[in-house]
Amino acid sequence: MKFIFGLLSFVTIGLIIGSVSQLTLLRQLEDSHGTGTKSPRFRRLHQRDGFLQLPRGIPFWKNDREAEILRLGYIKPEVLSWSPRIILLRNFLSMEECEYLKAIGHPHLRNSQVVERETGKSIKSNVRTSYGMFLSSEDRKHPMVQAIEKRISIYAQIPTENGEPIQILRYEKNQYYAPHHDYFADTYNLKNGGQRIATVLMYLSDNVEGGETYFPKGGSGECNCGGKIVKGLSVKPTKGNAVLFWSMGLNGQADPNALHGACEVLSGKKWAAVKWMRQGPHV
Ligand code: PD2
Ligand code: ZN
Repeated sequence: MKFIFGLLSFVTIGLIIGSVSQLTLLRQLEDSHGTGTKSPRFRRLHQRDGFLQLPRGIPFWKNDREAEILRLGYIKPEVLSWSPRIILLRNFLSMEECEYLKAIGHPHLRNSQVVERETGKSIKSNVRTSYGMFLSSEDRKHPMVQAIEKRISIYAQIPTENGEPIQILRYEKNQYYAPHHDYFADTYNLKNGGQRIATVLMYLSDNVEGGETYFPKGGSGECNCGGKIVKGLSVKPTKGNAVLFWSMGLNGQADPNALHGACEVLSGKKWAAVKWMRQGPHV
């Protein structure tokens, strides 16, 4: 009896010592990476006034140009739909970037055009009534534009070379873009860069009534479009936000559900910048 009791005590003490040393080792490993919740680094970053908080700004990436270009810590992606693939990127542009893009666009705005199905040529049409202009190769050399192009390429995971130049758009009261696909129906436009596979639409202004970007086949819910309640999904134009959507499905084929349009503006001026990304390099 005495022997059994002694053996049990020995095993129990052994188990306790083993667990404590394992816990100590784990804590040491966490602290050496600065990830342990008890580490001084964690406490400095996360604990203010006794409450756990997310770090403010981008403390991990101070003085890191790449992190600045990607706006790490500011941009918040949200999946709006997987089929068609639509991702909202809140805070994608800084206010300064929005103002800069509008300033470059303003003096050069002309009536927007659409691609003619049969010939692939750009023509004026009442399907699209906004004003627009494309950034020039000179405009694209500006560091702020280069930062935006790089950010787009990283979030869309498509090389910058595959991007068409950014197009700046302005919609005034009653202007709209009827539902359409961004991919081409002609072969003429495919010669330079192949098909359009994704679009990044960046909103440059606030205080717009209407002017939503509308996906009629984006789910079975209801949404607002130019003051009407309609079926589908819509994105409200909010300064600095961007919407990334795919003209290709996960099967690599053109996705007919990626149909989208710009709802009529009811009041205010909607400014946007659009970037189409191709399958291959676009020159
Ligand atoms: O401005 C828009 O919301 C919008 C919507 C759909 C723009 C485009 N398409 C486009 O320029 O392709
Ligand atoms: Zn479009």
